[in-house]
Amino acid sequence: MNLNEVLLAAYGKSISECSNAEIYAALLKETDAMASQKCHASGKKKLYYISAEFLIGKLLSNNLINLGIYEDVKAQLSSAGKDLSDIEEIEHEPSLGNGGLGRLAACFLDSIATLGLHGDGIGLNYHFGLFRQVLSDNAQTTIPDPWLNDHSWLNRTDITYPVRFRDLTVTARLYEIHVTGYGSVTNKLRLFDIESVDESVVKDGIDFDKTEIAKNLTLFLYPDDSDENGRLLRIYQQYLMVSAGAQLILDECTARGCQLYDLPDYAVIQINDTHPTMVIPELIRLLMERGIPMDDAISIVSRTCAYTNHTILAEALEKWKISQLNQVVPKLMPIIEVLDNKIRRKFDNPSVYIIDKEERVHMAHIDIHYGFSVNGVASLHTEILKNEELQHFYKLYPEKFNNKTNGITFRRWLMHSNPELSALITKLIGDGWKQNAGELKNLLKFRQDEAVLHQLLAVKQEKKHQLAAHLAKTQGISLNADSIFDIQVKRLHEYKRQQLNALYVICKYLEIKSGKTPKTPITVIFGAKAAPAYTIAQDIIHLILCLQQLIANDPEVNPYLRVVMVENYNVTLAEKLIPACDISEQISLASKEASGTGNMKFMLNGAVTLGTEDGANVEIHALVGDENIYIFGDDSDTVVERYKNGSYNAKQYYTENPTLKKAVDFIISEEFAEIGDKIRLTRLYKELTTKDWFMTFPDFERYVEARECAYTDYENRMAWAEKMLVNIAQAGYFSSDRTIAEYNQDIWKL
Ligand code: 26Q
Repeated sequence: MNLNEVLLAAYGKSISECSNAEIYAALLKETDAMASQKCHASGKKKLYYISAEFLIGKLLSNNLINLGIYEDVKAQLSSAGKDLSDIEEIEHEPSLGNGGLGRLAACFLDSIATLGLHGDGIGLNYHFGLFRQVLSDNAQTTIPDPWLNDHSWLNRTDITYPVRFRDLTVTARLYEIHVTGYGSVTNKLRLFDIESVDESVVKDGIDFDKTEIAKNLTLFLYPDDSDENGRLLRIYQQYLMVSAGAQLILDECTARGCQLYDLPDYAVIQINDTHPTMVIPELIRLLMERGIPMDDAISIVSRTCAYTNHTILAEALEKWKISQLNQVVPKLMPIIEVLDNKIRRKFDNPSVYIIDKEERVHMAHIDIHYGFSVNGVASLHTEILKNEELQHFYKLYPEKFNNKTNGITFRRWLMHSNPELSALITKLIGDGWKQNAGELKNLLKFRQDEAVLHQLLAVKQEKKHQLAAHLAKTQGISLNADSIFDIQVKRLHEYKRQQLNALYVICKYLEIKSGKTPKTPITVIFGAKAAPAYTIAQDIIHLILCLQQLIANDPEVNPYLRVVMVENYNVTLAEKLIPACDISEQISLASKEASGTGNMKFMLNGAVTLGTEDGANVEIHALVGDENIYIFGDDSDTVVERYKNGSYNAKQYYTENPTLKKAVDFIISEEFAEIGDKIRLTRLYKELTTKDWFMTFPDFERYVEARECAYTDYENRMAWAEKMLVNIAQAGYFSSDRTIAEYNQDIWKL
């Protein structure tokens, strides 16, 4: 691309005469055109990856990298005195996702295109995304996060479909974003929207009238479902996505010459968690509408759909009441009843029924009975599904169950977010790792090479400085780049145990107050959004923010310890935080984190994991060995057993461990009450001391020990750098190219 020519044609100006916004707009247009002109994958069979979330992040640099023109464009800009990173800042990140599930979908689209596979994503075009988080008065507030403006990667199409609810019919219009791979192929992310959406119905913060469906349907991802109208709205959204999606799939397959009976040869639909589950009854309905007898339709659909499970938390497994489904999508209920009856006739075990005796429809049960594949997202997770959570189903269909350990795209999470480390790696082992991530293992031969280890530390230091500069500029936060960066960034949830991290901070604070100071200062960084209606999560954010304030204002402590909660944690921030991290906090209660993917991104960027034997941490541990990870706490068998026998008693740990008790009591101390909100802090204190459902107390002591051990080891810079190097070298397994190759080989067969 000759940027000067592009800008001359667009504005009659040279690079240096254009504003950053003008350059961004022109680059977007040109890049998008180049992406769309690349070859589009083809073939008889096509994958449709349906997901409520696609957390794609900013696209400019990613697309430049995948088109192979990143360095060239950067150089052209820089010789005209412009910095590509300033241009990137113009782009507004779409917040079309919440966390790992959505980011995984985005990494998968990148790898699907990179491997040249024939497959698109299908989802919804939320105008205001999840929400934008604002931190003020030591609390999270939420405002809309509009991301659509004049210059967007989203292209409108002429394709529309009617979607019929009980009380209204809407017209779904298809929009598309080009997903260009690192190679020759471009696929698409296809997002449905409706024309009648009215952004002005959003009033205070993110509040709006939840009953005005035609106006609010595609405003937000996961609208508050703490009331009935909110829950109904979620069903409306899900049905919009799957009904429009199913019509698109049938149209495209027919256009490729598919006879409806051959649908499984033309399409495979990967259902990302249960949010798109209604695609199964909807497809059956559409096939019947086109003249196929019901039993045949069921058989066709069952051979087309595959389900990925991302959670073992019972409360996250969706169940809709029959009455709710009847209110929104009455045409699906008779089909779901037939699906349930068939199961009842076949199996004499109520735990596998689709409809339970409280008249609730278990969405995951539809997927498992009427899909041909069920996969978990890390090996421990899949084992737990088979042996615990879904054991009754596993006994019925052992052949359906399979594991697909998650992965991440190295284009975004190394080449883009850490060009310095990418360059060092390439200098050491050549650039074959960009196509074949397994080649990172060749780094192992440098594990004793002090010159290399020094360079690795220098890169880390550079990334810490860059992060400090960015947070100073954008959030008014000042970081000491010579401190240890200890980072926990992920959705806020009790099972992820940000509260455990906070309890450690309290301990450290008290220790410093008592005169024992750490050798190297510590910066504890948090980033997390919490569902607005999730009270305890809000309380945990409050605790963290109060600690941040307390410590920042205490001159006795702040030279040694800082707590920082970044505002509105998102993909763009992750790209800056992860490369700067020394210690990666992956401290979920064993058995609860299905996989985690942040853990992989940190490892790839040379952070060392402090974590439990949970999710993909187990696989990271096996790859790097005991020496290069800090593992602590009860394992999943112990935890599962403790839940089963109901023997856990938080109070007992609290009374018997004085260090723990001191930290927990601090939450309701008078000193802390001066900063904090008494109601929030007392509620959190009570929750911990009487319930502690995610068992932070039993792991507390071993967590503190492991963390201290990591901080001590950090002092030996060469030994630490070796740990960093081993982590990077062993990260190749977690390339989403590997994951997608496995999906294709075992499930999709494209
Ligand atoms: C369900 C019912 C009602 C309301 C909301 C939901 C809901 C919303 C979002 C349930 C789940 C989600 C998101 C889940 C998620 O992000 N899961 C993560 O998926 C990653 C990719 O597989 C894993 O790495 C993480 O371990 C898992 O937590």
